Amino acid sequence: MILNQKNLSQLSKHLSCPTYDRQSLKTGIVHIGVGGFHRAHQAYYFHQLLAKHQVTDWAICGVGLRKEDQRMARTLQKQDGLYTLVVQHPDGKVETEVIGSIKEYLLAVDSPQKVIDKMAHSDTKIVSLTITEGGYNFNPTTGDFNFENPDIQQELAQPNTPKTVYGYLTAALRKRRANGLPPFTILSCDNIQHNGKVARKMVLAFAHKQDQDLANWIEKKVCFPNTMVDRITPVTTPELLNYLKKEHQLEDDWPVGCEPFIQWVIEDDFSNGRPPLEQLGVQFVPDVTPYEKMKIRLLNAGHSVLGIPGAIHGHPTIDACMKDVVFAKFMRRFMDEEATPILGEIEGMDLETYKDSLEERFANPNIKDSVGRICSESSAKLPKFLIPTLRENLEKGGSIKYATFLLAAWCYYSDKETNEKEEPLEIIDAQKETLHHIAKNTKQDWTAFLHQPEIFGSLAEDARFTEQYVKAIQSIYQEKNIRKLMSDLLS
Ligand code: CS2
Repeated sequence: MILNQKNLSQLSKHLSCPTYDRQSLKTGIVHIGVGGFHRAHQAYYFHQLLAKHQVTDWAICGVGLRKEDQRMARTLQKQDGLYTLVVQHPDGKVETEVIGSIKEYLLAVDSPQKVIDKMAHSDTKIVSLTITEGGYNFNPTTGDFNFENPDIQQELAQPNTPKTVYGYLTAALRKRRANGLPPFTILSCDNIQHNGKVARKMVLAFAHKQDQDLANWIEKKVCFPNTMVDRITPVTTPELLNYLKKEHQLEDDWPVGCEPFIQWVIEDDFSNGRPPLEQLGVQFVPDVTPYEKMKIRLLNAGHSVLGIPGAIHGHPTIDACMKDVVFAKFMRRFMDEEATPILGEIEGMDLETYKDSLEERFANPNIKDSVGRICSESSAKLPKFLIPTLRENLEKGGSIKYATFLLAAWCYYSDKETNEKEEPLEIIDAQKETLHHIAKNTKQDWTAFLHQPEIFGSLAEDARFTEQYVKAIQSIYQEKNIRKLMSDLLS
């Protein structure tokens, strides 16, 4: 049976399905960047809110700004916004639920004005974002807005035909202001430390260039709470579609699988009201800093520490890396000896327990989180997840050997087209060509890869770091056995 609104009552006989009246819901949230993560996390929370708490004004309107969002648009439009969430427990238990909180989906390239109008509608109270670490358009070293981006230049010149998230947000806020409506809250849900603060800085930089009055209004009125979001959500595989067909005779073109763990911590700072998410265990706190730092520096960095060498060695998934004792130990050593000393004490948090729980989550054999997903966009991730830890350890005289080895491994990964099992490496990164090109020079100049200041800043000038880096990279290129080198570092 095809998943759509018409078939819901039939489907609900053997599957958990939305029972609330979706038709009458108001869309209080416009979400930009509907991918697997948004559907496993935020949309799931909102589904519960609608299902269990008689809330009717917090349904979601999904928005895609990129041409690549076409497939999501067609799928959700075809399925009336419905999709299946499959929660995969480590012990094999599976919970399957049809989620109904995404009421509409708009693709900006189809109709930019519709997106602006939706965001400017009086029902819209929040615009939330998962536009990925790279989507914020700032220079990772200086932290400044990148005005060189041609799309940005174009929308600055023509404010009525926006292209990026900044053009859309300002166009909609301008319209609200003209109509005498309060602004929406801008809620960033990306893995960037101080994500709200970063979003605010970028929106204001753009707005100041475009329209001073509007920028002043945004500065005074728009809230940008910082948030920490967490749920491991692998890329959807054909096996998941087949599982739903076989187990539930359900045809869903794009279901989502995820782990049971879920967490959302938000600063309670909203411009125009907020949903009662505390009823679902969402934590509202005055300052999210300790939570986000802990998550980004341990979970996200830990993922990269497994994923990049894992890809080189030929481990297909994160749980396969965790089964390999050398990899599991290497990651824990990085967490214990390099990330934890930087984090220090975090009030109300037991870091040992947190790290133990990360090991369990990474080892979930039913998640099958591909190393390809983890390694994707490393050029945007590592400057936020791992390099700050390395830099702080250099300042404090702390250990840098695991993080340094990882950066050397990333260079090798960017250079090679196959892994150590001679299988092709599929690299997904907006900077893929540049990375590959620079990494190719490694054998002529062992530090060549480090001369990318937008990623590494001035790390190449630090003698202690470069000495260890050169040692690591020479051994990686010469030995061609990443696992053995990791094992050597452990002893
Ligand atoms: C991952 C994250 O993309 C990555 O490298 O570390 O997507 C991670 O799975 C999520 O942040 C978990 O909440």
